[in-house]
Amino acid sequence: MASTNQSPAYQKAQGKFLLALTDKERIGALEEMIKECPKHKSSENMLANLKTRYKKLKEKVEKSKKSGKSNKIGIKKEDMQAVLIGFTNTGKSSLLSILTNAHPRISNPEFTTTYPIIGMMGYMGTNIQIIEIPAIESESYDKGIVNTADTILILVTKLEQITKIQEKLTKTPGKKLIIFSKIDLLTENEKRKMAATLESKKYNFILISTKTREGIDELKNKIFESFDKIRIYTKEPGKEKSKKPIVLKPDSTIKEVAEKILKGFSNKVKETKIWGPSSKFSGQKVGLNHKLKDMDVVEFKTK
Ligand SMILES: Nc1nc2c(ncn2[C@@H]2O[C@H](COP(=O)(O)OP(=O)(O)OP(=O)(O)O)[C@@H](O)[C@H]2O)c(=O)[nH]1
Ligand SMILES: [Mg+2]
Repeated sequence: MASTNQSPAYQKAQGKFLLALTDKERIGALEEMIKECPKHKSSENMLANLKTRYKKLKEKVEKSKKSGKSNKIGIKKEDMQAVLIGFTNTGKSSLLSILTNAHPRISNPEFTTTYPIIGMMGYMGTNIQIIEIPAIESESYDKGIVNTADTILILVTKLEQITKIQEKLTKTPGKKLIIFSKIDLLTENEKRKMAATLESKKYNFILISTKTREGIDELKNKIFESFDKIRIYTKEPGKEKSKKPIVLKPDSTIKEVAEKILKGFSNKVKETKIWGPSSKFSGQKVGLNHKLKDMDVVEFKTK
């Protein structure tokens, strides 16, 4: 798009296009450029070019609107669901790709992610659903999913982003965890200062880098802890305990474990034994109202 011999109106529109932050702004600027583009033979190619760009952008926006919608309906909420939010380019997709099985596009240009992306994070036998939401300052940001999630992972790379994001979350009930990323770009001293500042503000926070993987294991622990859940393994007499735990609220009882396995199952249970933190001794016999602790193993003998 050479701008030689173009009218000031065209050049102004082109300036808008180059500075546009969103596709919507780009489309607006392109409309103006097409309008202001000279309509004589020598600029035929240029006009055709502009129109192609315009058409492609329109299609892209329509597509992301559609997939955005189908995603809203299509996301099945798991027992533990966290959303990953933040300004553009803070590294949300990079983090999603190392925590989960998702393969989002990671790229330096802003606003790469235009619809929610779902990933699954395995954590000690449990599945945690993590959803990347398009950047908080973009039109595709989805408040609906953020308001129903159990945990909000707030990814930032600058301190001032935290208050700006929190202003948007005043009515959001989920637990909040501040993830300060790209700390590979900070010196040890800067890191210490940042941690001290976040500490003094009493944030639940963690410093990470997706480049060096610093803080990632601790982040996984913190994500699991944020759900306030306990993991219970089950077993049949004479067999190994289950590979995958059942995930329940703290203080859940034996009855709730049985019912989670199979509705009406608690009526069929003849005897229950437990191993682990809530037992007085290994293999203690307990009743249906016994309260469980994280990492307990429950053995059911049926009638
Ligand atoms: N130095 C450094 N760069 C990072 C880190 N994490 C991500 N990046 C880079 O930051 C840029 C943006 O990363 P993305 O993961 O696409 O960011 P995003 O928040 O998903 O961005 P949008 O979806 O476009 O809003 C990429 O160039 C990444 O390589 C990090 O921990 N350290
Ligand atoms: Mg992204």
